[in-house]
Amino acid sequence: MKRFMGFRWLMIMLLLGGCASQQVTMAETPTSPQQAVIVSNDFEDQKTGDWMARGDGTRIAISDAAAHSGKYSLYVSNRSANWHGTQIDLLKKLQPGKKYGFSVWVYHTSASPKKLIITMERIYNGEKGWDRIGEVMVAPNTWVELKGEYQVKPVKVEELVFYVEAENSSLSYYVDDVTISQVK
Ligand SMILES: [Ca+2]
Repeated sequence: MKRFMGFRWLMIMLLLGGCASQQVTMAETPTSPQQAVIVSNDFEDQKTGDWMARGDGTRIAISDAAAHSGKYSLYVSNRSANWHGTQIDLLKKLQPGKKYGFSVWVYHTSASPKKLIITMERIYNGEKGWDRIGEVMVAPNTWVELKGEYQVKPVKVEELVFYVEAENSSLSYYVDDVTISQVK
């Protein structure tokens, strides 16, 4: 009888030990916080995706004539005003009060340096406006990063359209490696 009890205790101890080791294996390793990427476009799928032409007559197309990454970029041509370019609707992707980082690589083959600009067209509490996020002078035949940060106002937001424009109203240019991410 005593020997039987001893065996039973041994079984219970083994069972508890098994449970304890299982718990250790199941414990989750904490994950490091990551920047949330909202938009990421390298145009290697040869699709314009959510990008649209901005302004009457403006054309956008996938091109293999120049690329910052891979083989393809987005070519913006046939512009006739400085605000003409390419744009993306971010109303459903960005949140009021949150801050975002924007990075766009740009390129042109014009004879002299040209200024490229990124802007947010927005409507806050019924008021339309255009907020400049970043600008950069781009030398001919050189890929340059155009970047900046932008906080969406913590108000009623009815429009958020992000676009790439150029100071020169007839400049054609290439866009590649667009990244929009939430800033922590
Ligand atoms: Ca590319």
